[in-house]
Amino acid sequence: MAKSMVCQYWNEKMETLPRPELEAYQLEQLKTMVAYALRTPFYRERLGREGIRSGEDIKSLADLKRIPFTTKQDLRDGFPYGFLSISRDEVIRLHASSGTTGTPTTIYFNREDIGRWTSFVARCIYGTGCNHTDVFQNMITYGLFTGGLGFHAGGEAVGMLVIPSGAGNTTRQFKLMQDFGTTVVHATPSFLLHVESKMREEGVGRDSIKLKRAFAGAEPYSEDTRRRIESLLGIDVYNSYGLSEMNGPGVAFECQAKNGLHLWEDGYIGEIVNPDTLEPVPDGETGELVLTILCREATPILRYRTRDLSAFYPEPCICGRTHRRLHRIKGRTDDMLIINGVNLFPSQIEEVIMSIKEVGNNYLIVVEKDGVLDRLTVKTEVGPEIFMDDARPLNALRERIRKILQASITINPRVELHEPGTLPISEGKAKRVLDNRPRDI
Ligand code: DLL
Repeated sequence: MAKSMVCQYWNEKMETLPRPELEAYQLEQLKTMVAYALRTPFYRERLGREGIRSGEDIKSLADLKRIPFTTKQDLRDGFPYGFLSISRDEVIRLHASSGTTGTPTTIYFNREDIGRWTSFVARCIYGTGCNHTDVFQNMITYGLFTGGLGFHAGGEAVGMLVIPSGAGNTTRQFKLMQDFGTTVVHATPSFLLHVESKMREEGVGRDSIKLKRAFAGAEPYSEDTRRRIESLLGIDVYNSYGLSEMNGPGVAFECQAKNGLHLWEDGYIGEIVNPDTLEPVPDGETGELVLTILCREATPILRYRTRDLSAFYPEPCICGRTHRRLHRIKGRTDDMLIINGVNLFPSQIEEVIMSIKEVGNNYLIVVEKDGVLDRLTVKTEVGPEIFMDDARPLNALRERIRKILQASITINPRVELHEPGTLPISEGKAKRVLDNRPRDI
C-alpha cells in the first residue's frame, strides 16, 4: 500500500491538527462539557462525589478518569428530560434511539449543536471524495432515527443534490437512481445487499445507473460483506459508525484509505476499556469503546459505555489525518451468544459465510434448545446461479459451508440453504439472530 495518499479534507486544520494541539483542544472542550453536564442533577451528583464541581476542576485529560461511566440504563432512568442541560426553549431538535430493548433514550440539540454535528457528517462525506457535483440518495430511515436527518444535513452542507428517499421500496429506489443520476447512496449494509439482489431480480442493468459510492453503517458487517457489495455493485463502500447518544452518524468514518475509521477526536474522546475490569487496554487490543461527547451543549454525555467492541490502530493513517482510527466494530458486548459454553459473535459467522461465493446476500442465525444442549442453525440464501432442485450439488455445498464454519467457530452448526429472496429482510437494522432459547429467570 502507498505510504501516503492525496485526500480531500473538509476542515484541513482540524483534521490534521498535530496531536498536542488536538489534545489541548479536547481539554478545553471537555471543561465546557463538564460545565454543561453539571447543570443536570444526575451529573451534579455523580461528578460531585468525585470532587468535580466546575469545569475548571478538570486540569488535564488525565482527569477524565475521575469521571464515572454513564450507561444506557442511566440515560433510560433520566427519560425524558433528565440529561437536558439547557433551557427547554433553546432546544430545536430531539432524536431518540429505537427503544427496541426498553425505554428509548432521548438526546437534544440546540442550533449550534446541530451545526457542529452537520459539519462532522459533512467531513465524513467529503473525505470519501464526494463534492457538490454528486447526487446523493439517502436510503435510510428518517424520523427519530439519526441516520436520515444526520446524513441529509451533511449531504446538503457538502452541496450535493440530496434525495430524501428514506429506506425500503427498492423498485422506487431504482427509479430515483435512474431518473436523477444518483452517484452516492447511504444505507445499512444489509439493505445494500438486498438492493443488489433486487437489481438482478428486476433486471435493472448496472449501466442504467451511475452509482460510484455508498456509505454503509448503523449495524455491524464484515470486511467480506464490504468486498461483496463493492464487487457486485462496482462501487466503493465506506464504513460509517455512530450512535444516537453521540449525535448519530459522523462519529467515526473511513477515509479513502479504507483501513479503519477515523474517530473525530475534536468532537469525541474515545477510550477502549476491558468490559469486565473497565481498565484501559493497550492500542491494538479489542475492548469496549467508551465515548465522551465534546460537541453538544444540550445533552453532554460523559464516558458513555457504548457496548461496542473495537480497538485503536496504533499507527497513524496514510491520509495525513491525525485522528486515531478504530477497527471495524466487531459487535456489541450484549450481542455475544454463548452456545454450549462457547462464546460466539454473530460477526464471526458473517465473516465466514460472506466469503463463500455461492452463498447469497442474506442470512439468519437461529439458536434453540435441543434437550439440554443449544443448537445453532445458520440459514443462508444461495446465490442466483445455484439450482435449488439439484439435490447433489446442494448437499455438497451445505456440507462445505458447515465444515468451513465449524473449523472457524469451533461449534458444529446445522446449515440450511434457502432460495434467493426468501429470508426476511428489514428496512432498518437487520435482525440477524433469533435466539429462541427460554430465558432463565
Ligand atoms: O445507528 C447511528 C448511525 C446512523 C450510524 C447511520 C451510522 C449510520 P443507533 O440507532 O443509536 O445509531 O445505533 C447505534 O449501532 O452502538 C453500534 O452497535 C451500531 N452501529 C452503528 N454503526 C455501526 C457500524 C445509529 N458502522 C449502534 N458498524 C452502535 C457496526 C454499528 N455497528
